[in-house]
Amino acid sequence: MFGFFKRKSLEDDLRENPNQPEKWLKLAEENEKKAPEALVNALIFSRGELVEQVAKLLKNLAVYRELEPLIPKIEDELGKEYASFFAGMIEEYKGNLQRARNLYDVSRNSPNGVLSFLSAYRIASIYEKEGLEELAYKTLRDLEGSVPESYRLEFSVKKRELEEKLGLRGSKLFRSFKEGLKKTREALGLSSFRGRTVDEVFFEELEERLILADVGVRTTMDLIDYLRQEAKKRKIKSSDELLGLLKERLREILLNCRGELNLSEKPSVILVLGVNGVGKTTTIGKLAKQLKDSGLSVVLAAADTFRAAAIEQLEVWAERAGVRIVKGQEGTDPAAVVFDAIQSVKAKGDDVLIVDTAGRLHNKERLMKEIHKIKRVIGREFPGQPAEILLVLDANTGQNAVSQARAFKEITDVTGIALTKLDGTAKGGIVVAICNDLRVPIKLVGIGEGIEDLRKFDPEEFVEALFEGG
Ligand SMILES: Nc1nc2c(ncn2[C@@H]2O[C@H](COP(=O)(O)OP(=O)(O)O)[C@@H](O)[C@H]2O)c(=O)[nH]1
Ligand SMILES: [Mg+2]
Repeated sequence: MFGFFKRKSLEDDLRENPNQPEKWLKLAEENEKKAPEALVNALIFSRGELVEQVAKLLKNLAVYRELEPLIPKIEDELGKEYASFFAGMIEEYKGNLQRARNLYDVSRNSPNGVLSFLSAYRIASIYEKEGLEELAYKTLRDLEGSVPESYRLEFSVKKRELEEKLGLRGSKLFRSFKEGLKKTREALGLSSFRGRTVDEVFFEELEERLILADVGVRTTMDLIDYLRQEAKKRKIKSSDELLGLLKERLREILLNCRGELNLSEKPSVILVLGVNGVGKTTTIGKLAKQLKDSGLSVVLAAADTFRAAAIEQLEVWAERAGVRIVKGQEGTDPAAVVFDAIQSVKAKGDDVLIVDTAGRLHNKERLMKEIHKIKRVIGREFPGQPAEILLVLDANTGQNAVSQARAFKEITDVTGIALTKLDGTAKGGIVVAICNDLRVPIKLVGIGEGIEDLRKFDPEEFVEALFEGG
């Protein structure tokens, strides 16, 4: 009705009034070309208050190279501690660990406690990468009193890992599912529902908890309705019995979503989709390594050609996994890169081709065209492929992940979901919502940034982890 009042765009808004740090963050999320400048503005206009959020987004978007020329600006506005920290992140990304460590040593002296913590935490992580576990551990120990709330879990997991490596604890080298789901388990707090009478308050509280853990409104309603019915039907008075039923029900729901990657043809093509920062490239890297270790020859196609850094990042993973990569220049037509990759697979007779893509969902029309074009090229050269269209979702985004999945399902058939970053999120209940609402198999879950941190989704294990200790 008011069509003539064109909604002011975020950029126009910021041009008029740049002093809106949170909005700069938002712009960085929405527009990857503008991201470096927007991140710096978020930092500057918040006078450094948003350093943690900016660092996190920088890591998600991996726009390190584009940020580099802006370091002097950070220094002019906020001083050398802030500039050194971000310069350190850039050097760390490039693999210059020693140089990064020196830069973090400077930012560590910042009067901003968060910046100082982040710097020291990065230093510990570099020590660990360098194999200096004892130093890493000592650095963490010194930080114990100053861990910001949002880092508590990550911090304790890291500390524990180091304790295991140093033999200070029983050995268990990889992060278990159980550990990864700790925050979700706490959000659910199912143990506090034990030994209670089953009454209205009980149902209401349980409902609230499920929603808090991002199980989703609809799915929660279904679950609670089911429990109410059963309680009535079977005259259940003890909450323990009811929790048993809840566990059963969750297991049933999740078993419907179990699925494995379909790699039966030679070659099999896996097309990987998802919005920026959800973990596509990382997941591809981990998957490539696992497939290679199981004896398959794997090729990666760098069809996220939007930014040079995205191509570079996939190259780093290809190297780590020890697989071949086919790439083009920044800005090349993604379908052309895929075509080249296919020719390479044909020539060498590889088993699996994994295609990385850019996921700019805010330009849906264009994204749809791009995906369809890539699919056409694949289908023409390898009939019946891609066998897998894998949608990557970030568990941290909670219900937003469900909306993303809906949007992608409108664009194309999705054959499976890879749910990343289940480690350290309190929103792990999203697994249940994804499963119940979308009915797409969850084929992989990411529980860390390391090359080994990708697992098949095991519903039994997942449910056990949610109820553990409760
Ligand atoms: N903690 C954690 N971080 C992850 C996981 N998967 C990816 N990441 C991180 O998420 C960020 C974005 O990943 P990236 O693969 O570049 O996302 P893309 O834009 O979808 O390709 C990087 O910093 C990754 O290290 C995971 O399972 N757990
Ligand atoms: Mg990527």
